[in-house]
Amino acid sequence: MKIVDAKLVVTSPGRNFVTLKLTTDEGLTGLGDATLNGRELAVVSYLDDHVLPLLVGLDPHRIEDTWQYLYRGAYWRRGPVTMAALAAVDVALWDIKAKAAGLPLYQLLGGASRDRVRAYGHANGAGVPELLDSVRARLAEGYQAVRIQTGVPGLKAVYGVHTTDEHGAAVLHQGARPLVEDWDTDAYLRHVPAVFEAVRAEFGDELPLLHDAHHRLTPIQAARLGKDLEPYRPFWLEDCTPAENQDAFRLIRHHTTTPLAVGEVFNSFHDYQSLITERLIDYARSAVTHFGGVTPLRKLFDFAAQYQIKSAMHGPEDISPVGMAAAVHLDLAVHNFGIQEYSGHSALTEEVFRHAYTFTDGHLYPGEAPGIGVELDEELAAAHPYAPAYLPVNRLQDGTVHDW
Ligand code: GCO
Ligand code: MG
Repeated sequence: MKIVDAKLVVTSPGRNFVTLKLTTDEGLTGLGDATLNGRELAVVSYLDDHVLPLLVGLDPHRIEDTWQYLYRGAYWRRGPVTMAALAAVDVALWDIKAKAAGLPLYQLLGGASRDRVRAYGHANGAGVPELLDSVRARLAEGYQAVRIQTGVPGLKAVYGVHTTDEHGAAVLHQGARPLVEDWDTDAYLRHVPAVFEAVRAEFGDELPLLHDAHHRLTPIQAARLGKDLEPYRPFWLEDCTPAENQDAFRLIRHHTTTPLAVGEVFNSFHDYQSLITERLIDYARSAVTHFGGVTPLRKLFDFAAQYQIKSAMHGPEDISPVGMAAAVHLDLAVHNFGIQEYSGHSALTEEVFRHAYTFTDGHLYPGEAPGIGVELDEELAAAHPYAPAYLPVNRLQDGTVHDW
């Protein structure tokens, strides 16, 4: 079998998605997600100008070799643009291989290690009453684990709150410049324990509660928050400090037993190395789409398993249904699955990308369609062209740019 065509579909059914479609001489097609939220066209150019011309004529069955050829052969390694591009190629090749075998992808990854994949959803509220309503809405949708985020008294716009719709899904600002959010770490640190207390008082002790600090804290502030949340037994504290500096986690780990999750912005094994070998985290958050595909992420999770660290793939709406499908197959297959983030997609997105995976009673199921199980409606995709959009930026109250 040979690849005879490689092309990209860029569409915006409410938000931008970049999808690679490979076609073989036997008429099989494979899809891969290359969406890098807010920087989509950089990946389009990387693929169109530098990668797709190399794929035509290759044997699609040679997934490992193609991955190494594109990773090592480029000389310039890693980085979000490169690894999102590689991920799209890798997933499209797995899709073709599984279709050729007539099997759902998870069967090629060793088969199911469990019956279903537990997902967590997002609950957000400007204040505690709105947050409690949002948790109720997620529970009504079937979720059995919920991430909780609120506004902070005195701040106008805070991560995960003002840019979300009634389903908890992030609404991206489409326009020429990013929105600006504001931030005050002391106010946040005072507020969050009270939020957990209120949610526990309302929903009891059993509901797994997650929280995302979105890289905004110093290590000692993160240690403080981890300690303050211990009485409420969070499922995890996510991205508590920027993790480019892996050393920071030693200090945090030393001070708190709150489980730690990190890695949604990582794109290679090397970003994790001491976090794993020193057991500084509990959950590895990378998504197939941003980590170079199923091939390297499977290796990472298998390595992490030796240290009792679990998978917990990033799964917001900016991972397309193609990336989400690949994730659910991998979730089902790896032994050390922890949890999967899942916010769902807009009705229009679900029409553009028809998928075999389903969400019921808080769990995802990959379905039995051969491959990853996603069909792309190219006509509908073309009717919703790319629209420039930015993630927000974050400033302290004196105007200083802060981590987002
Ligand atoms: C999460 C993330 C998202 C990101 C977004 C950026 O845990 O779901 O932090 O909310 O901000 O995916 O593109
Ligand atoms: Mg996050």
